[in-house]
Amino acid sequence: MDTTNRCNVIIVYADDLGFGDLSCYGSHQIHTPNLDRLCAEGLKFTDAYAASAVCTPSRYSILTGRYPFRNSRAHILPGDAGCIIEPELDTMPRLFQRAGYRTGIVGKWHLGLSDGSTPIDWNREINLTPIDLGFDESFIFPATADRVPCVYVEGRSVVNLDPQDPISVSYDWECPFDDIPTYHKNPELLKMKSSHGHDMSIVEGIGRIGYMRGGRKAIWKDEDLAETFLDRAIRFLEDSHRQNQPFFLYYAVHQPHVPRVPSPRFRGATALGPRGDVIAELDWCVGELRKELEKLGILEDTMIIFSSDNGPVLDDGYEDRAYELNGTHRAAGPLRGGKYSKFDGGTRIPFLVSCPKLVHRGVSHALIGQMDLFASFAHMLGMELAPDSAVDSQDMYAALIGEDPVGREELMVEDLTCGKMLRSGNWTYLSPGQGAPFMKEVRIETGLSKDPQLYNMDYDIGQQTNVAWDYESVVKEMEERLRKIMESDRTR
Ligand code: NG6
Ligand code: CA
Repeated sequence: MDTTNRCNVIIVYADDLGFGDLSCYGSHQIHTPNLDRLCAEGLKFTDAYAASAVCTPSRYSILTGRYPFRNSRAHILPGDAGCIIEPELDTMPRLFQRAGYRTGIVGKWHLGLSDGSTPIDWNREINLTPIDLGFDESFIFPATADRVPCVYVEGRSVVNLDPQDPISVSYDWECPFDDIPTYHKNPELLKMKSSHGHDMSIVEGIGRIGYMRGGRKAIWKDEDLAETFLDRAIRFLEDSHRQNQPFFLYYAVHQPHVPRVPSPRFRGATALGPRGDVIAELDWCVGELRKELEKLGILEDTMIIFSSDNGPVLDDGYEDRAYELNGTHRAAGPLRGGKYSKFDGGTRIPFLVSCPKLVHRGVSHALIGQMDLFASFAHMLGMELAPDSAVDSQDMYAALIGEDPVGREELMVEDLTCGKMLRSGNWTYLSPGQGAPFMKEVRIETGLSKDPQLYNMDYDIGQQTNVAWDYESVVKEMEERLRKIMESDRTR
């Protein structure tokens, strides 16, 4: 087998980072020198998409190479959900394992834990975690930083468990524990107020989704999350290097998702308040990772992919002044909408690829989906995929390394409501959907309309002029293509 194209792979997967949030994607307010450097050393994609405008479905898709609609449970999950990736399904880390790589996950999971047959007992070993899905090493938090339990899980177990102080978790509407601090009962404990939701347990002075009792020694410190994950990521690189093994690391950082609590040295790093500051912190983490690769002498042999699971949101439920301090910053860049949205702001995201020995430098307008990484890596590794593996992933290896400027012919993505958008050439087609055109709490346009919408992305990147009535045949064709993609379910 030709091994010259084999390199280590790191995916840095940000959470809710928008198309316009990095200086290399046009931000003048947030400076991201480390990501800009990665950009200068590699390829910057302008037309790359996450599979969904929210987290769980996008993460499902990047790791399985399947459209989220193939899994009826691929929606934003509570922190006590069972794992939605079936243990027999092929996954991207499994592909790397088969190729002889050491595989690791560090960071946010949000795909559920345990086989779901019984409620999770957080005080025992969990029977289905990332280590059952292809990861040799796993250091994660279960869902999001705003959901309980606020603990790290390593392998199968919560880190720092104390049998004297067992952990209980509940997502019931009513709090089942009368001896824990809650948002409405104990407002004096809050160091950050919620703007909507996040009013159940108070953990570390912050209102969260869900109720949690016990586990005091296991509870994370929000200001330490970034460094804890970074340390683990670096440890994984060092161990792999020491063992002389090629590696695949999925480093799913939690920034800039709410609650936004940077470590003290990034407080005030930008004029934008916590949202800007945690992006600066994220940029630093990437810089540290790069330094480590340099130190180990493997920068040349490592492909770093940087992207985000969905588009940006300013106020996602906490009073952290993201709106007030935003100034002229445009988190979604020129795109319309944001997180949750069917407009491009929901799913079109930063996507940087660098690997000095393989990837050309520059800008690529190739159309590519995150789910394509799976088949593209199979190509890079010289591995065959079984017919039922990564069924929606297309081999975009040539685009990924900058040798094919076109990429996919078409790509489907979805919004919060699972409404579909199809990108094909310069067209985006938003299928008609039920629901409000505007989400008041987060102040984002949903893109929902009872009418079909068609936008020409060449002239109208901001999706301002719906030309569906002028191009009825294009609308018909794209509607038909969507139907075909959705029906392909039956044949798999
Ligand atoms: C929403 C939360 C939001 C965020 C989102 C998931 C409220 C009011 N809003 O329900 O804060 O957690 O879910 O984000 O609770 S994601 O990036 O993980 O998809
Ligand atoms: Ca997200």
